[in-house]
Amino acid sequence: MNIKELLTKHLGKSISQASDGETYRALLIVVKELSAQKEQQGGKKKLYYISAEFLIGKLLSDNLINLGIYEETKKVLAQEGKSLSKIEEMEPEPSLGNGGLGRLAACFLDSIATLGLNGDGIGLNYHLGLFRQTFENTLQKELPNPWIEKESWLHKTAVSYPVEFGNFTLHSRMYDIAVTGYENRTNKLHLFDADTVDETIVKDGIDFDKEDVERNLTLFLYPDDSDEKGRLLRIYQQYFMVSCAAQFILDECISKGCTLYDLADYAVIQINDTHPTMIIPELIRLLTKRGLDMDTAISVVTHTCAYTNHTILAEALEKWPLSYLKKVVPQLVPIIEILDDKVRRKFSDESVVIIDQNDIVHMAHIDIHYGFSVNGVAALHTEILKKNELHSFYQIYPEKFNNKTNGITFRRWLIHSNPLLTQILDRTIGQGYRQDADRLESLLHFRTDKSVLHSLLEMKQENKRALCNYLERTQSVTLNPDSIFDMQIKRLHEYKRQQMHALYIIDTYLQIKSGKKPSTPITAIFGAKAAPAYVIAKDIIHLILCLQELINHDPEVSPYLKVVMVENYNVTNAEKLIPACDISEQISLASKEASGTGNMKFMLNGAVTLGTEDGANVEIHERVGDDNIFIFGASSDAVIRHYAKADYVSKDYYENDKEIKAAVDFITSKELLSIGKEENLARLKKELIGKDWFMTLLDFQAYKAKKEEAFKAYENRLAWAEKMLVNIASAGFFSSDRTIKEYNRDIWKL
Ligand code: 26Q
Repeated sequence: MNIKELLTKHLGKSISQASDGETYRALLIVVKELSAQKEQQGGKKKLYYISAEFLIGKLLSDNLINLGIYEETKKVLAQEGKSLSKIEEMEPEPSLGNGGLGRLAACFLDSIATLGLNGDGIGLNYHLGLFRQTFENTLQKELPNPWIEKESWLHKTAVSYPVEFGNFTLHSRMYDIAVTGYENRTNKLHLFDADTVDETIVKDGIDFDKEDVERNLTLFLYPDDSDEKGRLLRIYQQYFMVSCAAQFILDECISKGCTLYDLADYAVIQINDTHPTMIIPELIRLLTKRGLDMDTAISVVTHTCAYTNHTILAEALEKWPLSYLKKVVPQLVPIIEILDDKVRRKFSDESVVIIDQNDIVHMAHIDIHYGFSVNGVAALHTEILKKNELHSFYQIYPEKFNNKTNGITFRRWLIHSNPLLTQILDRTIGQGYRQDADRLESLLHFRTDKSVLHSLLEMKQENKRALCNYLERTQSVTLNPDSIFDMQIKRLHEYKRQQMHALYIIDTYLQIKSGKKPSTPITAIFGAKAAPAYVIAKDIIHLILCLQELINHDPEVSPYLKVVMVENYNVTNAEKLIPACDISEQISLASKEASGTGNMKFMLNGAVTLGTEDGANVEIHERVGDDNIFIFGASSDAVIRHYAKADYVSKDYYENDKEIKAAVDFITSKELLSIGKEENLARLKKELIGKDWFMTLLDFQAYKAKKEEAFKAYENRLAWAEKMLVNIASAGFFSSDRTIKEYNRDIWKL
């Protein structure tokens, strides 16, 4: 049966008579059936990618693309008077992740299936996701983001495991989502849940009783952990996830003939940051329960588990008081004590222990001692881990350390999100790049071809127009598609330095007020959620929203400068924003952004990076060359030296630089105070002058100078189009297919 017949059968009427909602649900069922037909047995060994986050985004169109029926479906719907993009809007976006780490896990699942590898994801089925962000009176407000409907991608299975906590037992329920590769096999994402969880306990925003674990366990991703109850809940969630994962993996392996002694021949477990680390002691516990002696169990698990580190920020490295573990997972405590004891017997260095003198458990240390691989996510990041953050471990286990530079799936971030660019590529270099992203390089043959360069400019212009329409419709903001679209979209964090971008906007505003106008109008576009308990991050959002209010309503300024903060930044609106971007802001303090993956999505879509030599920006720079990227700011070595010597004093920059002083002072100007709240604005200003932990003021002038250089370069349209072309042509390396091939070659060996 063709797609039209399948849809008509499920609808029980013609497509033209069905509503968009009905059509969406019929497509969902048809796609699920087609995906199921592509399930196959794998070889003996299987990958389990365990992660607290899978930021999968909407699935309909990407599944259609991977099943090879996107164009046909679009055509059939059009014939029936339906638009696929309208139908896409019927699908709710699951918000099962925060940002980079979760989206990376989703790109990886796509590439694993696309490469035909036997590998599943394992995580949690958060009913209300992260949170839905709204802006109220220039402040972020958090609301639940329910996404599970009666008809959804989730398939309820019969699989259930008991999970024992210190004070009670919960029974899990496994839900599966099919993950179909591009013209290849179907794997699975297994999301564990508990039938007892009850959404009605959520009151007033995202508040709920944090102690009612049976009913709250899988409500939200990372519930507020600013208090002890929140932190304990995180441990309940993590243990629930890994205990289910461990039982599931052992069951699957045993059914294939595994004796448990040879577990590493049947399973490789990739631990996505430290959130699933407890799977190590949990597996050891289960193996000893099933008859292995302790040393053998430890050795088997060590040969099965591999760890990926995504951050060097001290506050994000998980450390739990032993007392918390005693309360939530007492059965793991003796095992963790044995693991610590073995480390202490072998090494005298206090910096590598598992349980420190203050009875704090260092989760990453468990992964490094009791896993066989430790990888960073970009070349610079891995070098910093080896030289600085994890240096003592690198000295003990040099052979465990390796780099796997992140990547993105081109199915979602090019073919689906940017059909106009896809058409240009198909027409210019053929479709080979769809299977082998390195072939994008052949676009370089056209770098002086005016008709190709013009088509890239037209593509960008068209995408900018489409974004203007979308923002007009959804956020009632009117933007000028002939302005430069300058974007910073990512989680809100001080190290990413949205505040530096905001200071630049203030500086430009003051310049315009004093009569100096930019020759091409600029639209600064932000998208970011702040963690609910991260006070300064919320103050930065407040500042940006106040600037938006002030600037967009000032007739003297708004023809030259506009500011828009997109509400509820998520995968769906990223797919609309990125193809319309001219300048990609990747301005983290050097050494702090492990990799970044938005930077890769932007380059692939023909945006030019304005960034620091941080994370994967370094590798983008290497590939596009000095002429096709705008790099500024202190080097990671210089930054690391500043921290070591504690010699950065932001106040000196504030006092000695008139422009910086004027921009910082403007945060509490009468103009902004008439819009915003003194408490928030004054706190942010004080932070910048008195602390500025991420050295905003240090890099401000270099940022400003480089940005102005980029704006100037934008005016030479053909030269700019060539920069776009070189970026697109150089993006092949950043395909997650390449990343996954490397994981498989060096770590998984499937
Ligand atoms: C830890 C302890 C307590 C509460 C929360 C956390 C926590 C939660 C989420 C710590 C870290 C995260 C997420 C980290 C993350 O997304 N890291 C990003 O990973 C990307 C993929 O490798 C990189 O590209 C980014 O550079 C990195 O910031």
